[in-house]
Amino acid sequence: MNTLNDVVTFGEIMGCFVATTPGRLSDVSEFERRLAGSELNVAIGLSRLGHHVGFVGVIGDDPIGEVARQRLSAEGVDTIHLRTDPVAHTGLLLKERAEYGDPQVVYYRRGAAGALLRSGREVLGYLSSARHVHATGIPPALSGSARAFAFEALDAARAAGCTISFDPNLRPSLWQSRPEMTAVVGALAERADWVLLGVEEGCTLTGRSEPGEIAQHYLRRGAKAVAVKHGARGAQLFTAHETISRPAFAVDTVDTVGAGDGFAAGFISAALTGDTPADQLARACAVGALATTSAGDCDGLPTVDQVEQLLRRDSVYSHAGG
Ligand code: KDG
Repeated sequence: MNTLNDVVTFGEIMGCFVATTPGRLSDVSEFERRLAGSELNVAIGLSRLGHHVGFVGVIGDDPIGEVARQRLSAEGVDTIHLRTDPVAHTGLLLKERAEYGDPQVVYYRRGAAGALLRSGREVLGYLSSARHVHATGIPPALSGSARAFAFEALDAARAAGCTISFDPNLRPSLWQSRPEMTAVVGALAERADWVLLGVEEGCTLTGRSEPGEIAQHYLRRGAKAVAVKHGARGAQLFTAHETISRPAFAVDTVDTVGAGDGFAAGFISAALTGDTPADQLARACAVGALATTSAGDCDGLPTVDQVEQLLRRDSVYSHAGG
């Protein structure tokens, strides 16, 4: 196999304007410009962890598109299949500076360039020449062509022997209806080797409320590992042979958005490295926790050294605690 990248992912990149002070978005007048997009976050996370990563997507011919392209290149992510559309604009979002819990996020992404993702022989060949493909449930919500691309991408990846990870990233506001969202995202999730999902997403998609039953739903359909995330309470990893649980790492959280993408980056990195399931879960939780230490969605993503430091600190505490 002609392996160009360890991982290729695809999705929408947005400009992210983060309020610099707490309060209702309509009351705040100063915002910091950053970048967002679940798959962009995962790409940057994996690159910082030392992997060769490619990103497939569409941006506008505008300042945010320019920032995105420069940023991905600076992070070492391959952008050969990041297309610039001459007409559509790059999507945007506004994000609250929350003092507690998840911040309010408002999207300006309808009709944006990210929805112009479409299939083609070259891009599918690029994607399936990677060792691993990471996908989320966001692109299929954006447009018919992006949805078709998501299915073709996963089918091509599978046919080429790549492993596939999938994070549903349910965004009900982007879908026409919940049944449509559940059917489409569920069908994509069932194509993955590693399903990484929040417990509530698992309930929505499978109709089960117990983490073990959610995991069984995917294990029975061919997944090799299912990670169920419980936010600040930690996460569980289920395989056919074992169930592992671990608490979340305590860090100084500034903003919770991007934790799931950090989790995905840490998990994929560890799984591709051949770490044990327990280490995969620990690294996923460590990267997810560190991702929350910055106001931006991808700015807190750690390097290998920062992950190691957090893992060492944790093992010192757990030994000291008996
Ligand atoms: O997972 C983080 C994402 O939520 C964020 O970066 C923006 O892609 C995004 C979305 O759809 O909210």
